[in-house]
Parts: sequence; C-alpha cells; structure tokens
Amino acid sequence: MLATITSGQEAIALEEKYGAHNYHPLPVVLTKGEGVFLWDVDGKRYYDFLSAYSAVNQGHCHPRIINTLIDQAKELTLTSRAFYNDKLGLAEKFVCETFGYNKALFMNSGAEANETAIKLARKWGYTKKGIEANKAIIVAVKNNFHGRTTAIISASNDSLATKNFGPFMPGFEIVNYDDISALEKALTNKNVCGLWIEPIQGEAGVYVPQDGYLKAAEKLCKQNNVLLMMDEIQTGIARTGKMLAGDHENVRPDLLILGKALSGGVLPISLVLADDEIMLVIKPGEHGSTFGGNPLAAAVVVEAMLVVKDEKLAENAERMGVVFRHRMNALKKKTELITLVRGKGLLNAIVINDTEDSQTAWNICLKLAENGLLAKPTHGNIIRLAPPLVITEEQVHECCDIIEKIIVGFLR
Ligand code: IF1
Repeated sequence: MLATITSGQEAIALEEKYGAHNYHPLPVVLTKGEGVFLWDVDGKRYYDFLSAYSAVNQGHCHPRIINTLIDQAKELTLTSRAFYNDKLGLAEKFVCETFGYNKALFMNSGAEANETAIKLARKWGYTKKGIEANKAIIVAVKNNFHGRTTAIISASNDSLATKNFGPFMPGFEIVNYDDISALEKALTNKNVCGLWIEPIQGEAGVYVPQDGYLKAAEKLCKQNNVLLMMDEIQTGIARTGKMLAGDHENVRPDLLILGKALSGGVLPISLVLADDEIMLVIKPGEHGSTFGGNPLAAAVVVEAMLVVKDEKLAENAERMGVVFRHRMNALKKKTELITLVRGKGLLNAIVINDTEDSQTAWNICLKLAENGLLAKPTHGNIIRLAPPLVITEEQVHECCDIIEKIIVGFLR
C-alpha cells in the first residue's frame, strides 16, 4: 500500500527530489476530484479550469465511468492483442458507429495516435497514391502541438519542444496555420500524403482559425489526393460545443485522431478512425502496442462516450461557452489586462496584456488558485480556461466572478 504524505510541502519535496523536472506545476497539491471540483491536501476546494488539458470533459471521477472501470478491472484488464477478448470488438463497433468510419485502431497516448496516423498516411501514400519510396511528405502547420515523441516534434517549430532533441525525422513540411493559400501551394506537391492539423490550436493559445478554413482544407485535400489528418485530441469529445470541432464546418477528416476525454480521464486511451481503403494498408504485425485496445479501455471508452451523449455535454459546452465568453468580453472592457478573449464551446482563453516571457499570467493564475479556481498559462501570456463540460450556468457565473475579482484587482 502506498504511504500517505503528511503535508503538501512533503509531496512537492518528494517530486523535487525523486521526479524528473519536466514540469513546473502550480504550487497546489491535489488529492481528490469530483465533477468540476478538485480538493487539495488541506481540504481547499477549487474549480478545475484546466480539466487535465481537456481529458476530464465528463468531470472528475464520473461515477458511471469509475464503476465501469472497477467492474471490468475485476474481470480482465489486459490480454495483449496476441489473443481476442470479449470487449474490444464491441468498442470498435461503438466508436465506428459514433463517428461514422469503417475501422478503429486503439492506442494509449495521444502522441501514439498521432504516430499511428503518420504511419497510416505514409503507407497509404506509398501503396495507394504511388509516392516514391521514402519520399512521402506530411504537411503540418506552424505552432502545432501533437505530442512529445521525436517524430512528432520533427514537425514542430517550437524551440522549447525541439531544442537539443535532434536529429529530427524528415518528411514534414511546415506551413502557416489558417492560411488557405499556403495550403494551395503545399498540397500540389505529388509527394504529399497528408495534411496534419488541429481544428483549433490548443497549446498555441486556443487559436481559432477563420470560418471556412477547415472546409477549404478538406476541399484542397480532396482535390490533391491528400489525406486530411485531424488531431481532435484536445478539441474533440464535445469540448468545443459539438462532438468534434470539425463538426462546426461539417468537415470529415480521412484520419480522425482522438485521445484524452475518450476515457473521461480515468486511463490513457487514444484512437485513430479511418475507412477501409486507408486503415487496411497496415497489415498484421506492422503496428500496435502492448496496451492498445485492452478490454479495460474498451469497456471504459464506451461508458465515457455514453456519458457525453446521455448528459448532452456538447450542448452544455456550447451554451456555457456563450455565457462564459460574454462575461469575459464584458470584463475585457473594464481592464487593460485582457487584450483578447477567444475560443469555442468550453475551450477558451484570455490573452493577457504583457510579453510572453512576463510573469503576469502566472501570477494571475496564482491569485486565481488562492481564490479557488485552477488554471494555467500556456505560452506565457495566454491563460487557457477550460472547465469540465458538466459545469452549470450558476457555476460559470461564480467562476467568472472569481476571474473578474482577480483581474480587476490585479497589481502588476
Ligand atoms: C504535455 C500541451 C495541451 C494535444 C493535442 C496530441 C497531444 C496533446 C492537440 C498528445 C496533448 C497535453 C500534453 C501535455 C499538456 C497538454 C497540452 F500543452 F502540451 F500542448 F493540452 F495543449 N494532440 N496535450 O493537446 O497527447 O500524448 O499527451 O496523450 O505534454 O505537457 P498525449
């Protein structure tokens, strides 16, 4: 049995001494989560406005998902794919019918799902589009975030993600995001097998592209026989007010890449969906992972997605997002600290009027935490604000009151 810590300070000290220093967390030590709330080791309650980067859209420890996890865990957790099991096929059928694709390939982390999409697009490029061996190119966009593996960061222009991690994988071309003419040029290259984008760039600071960009990208992909690889790991599963962010423009990607809230935050599950012509280019023994598609994940993903549907979380995200942005735009008029409010559904951000390397956004988040709301800056001066999608209108107003109190009273 794991020992228990005696104080938050002890937890922090243990991580400092024994853990890699690959994060700089806010000085908050959490011990319990339920719905929109988190509690620290001193019993202080917080509204969670990060949602584990949109992995707990259904709210922390949703009872239906936890009970499914417990029930399945008592029966069978892992068989490896060397054998069949009685849950995976049901989950594959469920997600294929939910999202409208022929085939599903389950992995674990979002990065693994993106790596899977890269391999599918490349092999489709060679075997179906006729691209010359080892010449396939995937077009990615500036300020993307698709994960931390060395192949994925090979498509990144973020020095923090790439510095001292080379050499990088060839076969990626980076073009401006939200720039249709850049796509028109890049996608005519006969060696291009895929266009790899997020429908809204989360890490870049909740950057919402112009209306019509996604639809234009889909059209250009079709015209140039290029696969549209849509990374909905952060934007999907009702976060932006529709089941998928691409649904706002009725875009159907060739490769749909999901993760995070697929499991409601109870265990890592990721997924690539595609039709037969693409998915079946990968043959037995060419791809997989030990835990990919395990029966525990299969049981959990179905229940987690049923919760999204039964509780109409996309509709709630849409409505609560309108309420939230209305309040934030009203606040923007009262202060010089906020230069921009942007987002869709309950994926929003406020841009703080200071330089990227300033401590202002961080210090605002420290004040928010003191007042019972947890959020964290992304890229210096942008504060992402993304609560679980089960939040009520009354709670949205309570949280906006907290944000307003801190912003209006903030002294640099
Ligand atoms: C970290 C960022 C968010 C993602 C998209 C793939 C992945 C992510 C659109 C990879 C993961 C997480 C990773 C986490 C922090 C967080 C993050 F700041 F890193 F960029 F949300 F914006 N595609 N995002 O957002 O999925 O392998 O992590 O399961 O690495 O610090 P993963």
